[in-house]
Amino acid sequence: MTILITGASSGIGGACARRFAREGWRLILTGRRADRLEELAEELALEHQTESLVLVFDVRDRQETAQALETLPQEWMDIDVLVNNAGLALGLQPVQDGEVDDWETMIDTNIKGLLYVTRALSPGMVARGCGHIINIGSVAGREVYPNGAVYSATKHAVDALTKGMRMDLLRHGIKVTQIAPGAAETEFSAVRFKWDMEMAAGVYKGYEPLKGEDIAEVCHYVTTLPPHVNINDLLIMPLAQAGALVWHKR
Ligand code: NDP
Ligand code: 8X3
Repeated sequence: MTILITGASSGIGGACARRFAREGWRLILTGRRADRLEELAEELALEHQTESLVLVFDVRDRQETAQALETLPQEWMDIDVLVNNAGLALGLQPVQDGEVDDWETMIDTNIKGLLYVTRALSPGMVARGCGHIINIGSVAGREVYPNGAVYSATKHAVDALTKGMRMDLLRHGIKVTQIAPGAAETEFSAVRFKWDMEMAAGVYKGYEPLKGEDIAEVCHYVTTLPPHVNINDLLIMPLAQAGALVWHKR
């Protein structure tokens, strides 16, 4: 079995790679940071004898993405599972003060990037009449919170795209699932706060956040169900979180 994970160089994507490697899957690891991806591939080869293919591209670049995914070596073309995970938040500001460049990056990565990857890989699944696409959404795709309008809009788009993809791919026997996490301690907040590590650490104070591994476990679970069962949508939070703005912190 072969899985392609976007954004495997960190966080949830890296944890997914480790989880599926444990089960003996072949991995296509993608992201922009080649060194991280190569290190991960080496680690997994040593620990699990995993065969990995590393592809370095920026999902915002339509040409680069199509080139990387449409010219896969023959033996890597049959992808059973695609995890559309690459994504980010940048900034936490009211719209009237928002950084337009940050908005563009979030929209280009979280919406357009997911679409470019899906457009490149779904025809192969359609031709084979099987496959599973897992989109990583967010609690921010269900709720909006102050200062997070644009990130939230991108994750609402992932929610809509997942529903639409499920409808379009229905008659081709392709599973489509959204997994929507609440707060998970990854590089997400470091990226959001532009590597202000104190700000980032503050997000995870006073409660036990999810780990990438928790989400990876669920990603793996949804691929283990019988062929006639599709999990459409899962919202997963730390025990201490009941909504985007509802917390029980110590
Ligand atoms: P990380 O920052 O740890 O990982 C993000 C991954 O996305 C990295 O591997 C990064 O790789 C990749 N990525 C970002 N931009 C691009 C790009 N332009 N092209 C290719 N790859 C890119 O964060 P998480 O693991 O937490 O995030 C994974 C997903 O989970 C995201 O979609 C995020 O929105 C979502 N999510 C996260 C939550 C959280 O609390 N952590 C909660 C809900 C959802 P590289 O930099 O090497 O390109
Ligand atoms: C990440 C979770 O609440 O920071 O999608 O938007 S949140």
